[in-house]
Amino acid sequence: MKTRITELLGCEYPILQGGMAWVAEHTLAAAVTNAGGVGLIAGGSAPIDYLRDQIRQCKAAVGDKTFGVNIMLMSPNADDLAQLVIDEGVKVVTTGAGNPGKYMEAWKNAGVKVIPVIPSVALAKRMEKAGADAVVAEGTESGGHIGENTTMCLVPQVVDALEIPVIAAGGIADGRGIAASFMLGAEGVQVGTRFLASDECQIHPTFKELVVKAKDTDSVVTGRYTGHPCRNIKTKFSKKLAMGEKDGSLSPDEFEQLTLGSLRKAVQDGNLDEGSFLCGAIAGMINDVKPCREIIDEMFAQAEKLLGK
Ligand code: TUI
Repeated sequence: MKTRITELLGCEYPILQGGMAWVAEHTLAAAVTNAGGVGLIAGGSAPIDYLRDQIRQCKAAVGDKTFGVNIMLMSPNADDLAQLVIDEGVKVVTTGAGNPGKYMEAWKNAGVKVIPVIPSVALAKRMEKAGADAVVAEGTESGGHIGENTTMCLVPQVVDALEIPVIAAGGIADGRGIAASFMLGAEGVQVGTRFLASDECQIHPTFKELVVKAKDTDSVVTGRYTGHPCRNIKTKFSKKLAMGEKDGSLSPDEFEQLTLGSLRKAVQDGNLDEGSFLCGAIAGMINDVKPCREIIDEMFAQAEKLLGK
């Protein structure tokens, strides 16, 4: 399946793995890249030395195949990480949770392909003007920090507004999602939640079990009143947060205190009492854990059949 995205990124399949904070480390990124997609290492708020090591380990595992780094722009380390990707010769950067405009010139000068994740047409247009090579139009079905627009509404509007290629994200976990994205005008997909339930994903077994057991109504958005809405799997903890937000018993400050460090507690400890298990709304459709290569091959075989190739 050749599109402007496979051409831009030099990959076999037009699929990017979401740069999931605390989740997307070198093993997962390398597995996705070696399966023909583009794996991403999540910068998150990790120390620079740790990320340099992650990048080098991924490079060693994939050779000259393409992988990238996701930069979470709210991270206090974003400036250093923006420089690190240049110093390490990383070919692709995706960004989230903000406007990467101030880094764009340096990245372009270094030949880095820049793909901002955007939740609106307005930001997409600004990114194209600033020199982005493509954008990920991410719908509110996604896990983690989200905008308000759905994938179905956002993707065609971004496609209509831009000349550069658009990658669809949010609620895509099988070939039907890929085919639908292409019908909306996307030329690639970004997938996160499906890769949580992969063999190579290093998250705590409790997290994988929550994804596999989730049903359609098992995700909840918390933190709208803090300005950082996040989609999580329903657990005792996320339901407590949602309730505290709704009935006013938790102030935004108390909410922030309770969720400090909660991503790590979910991913590394499987802590159901204090962890935030970020996850997309499509988890209900995911019922098994398998290798990334199988996930990707099956998704594209189904999509190609549906698209009549
Ligand atoms: O970034 C994500 N998803 C994430 S980041 C994350 S870590 C985190 N931890 C604590 C609080 C918040 C996040 C977990 N999941 N997806 C991409 C994304 N970007 N979604 C929404 C946006 C976004 C929002 C506003 C992008 C740009 C933006 O622009 C505001 C501006 O400056 O104009």
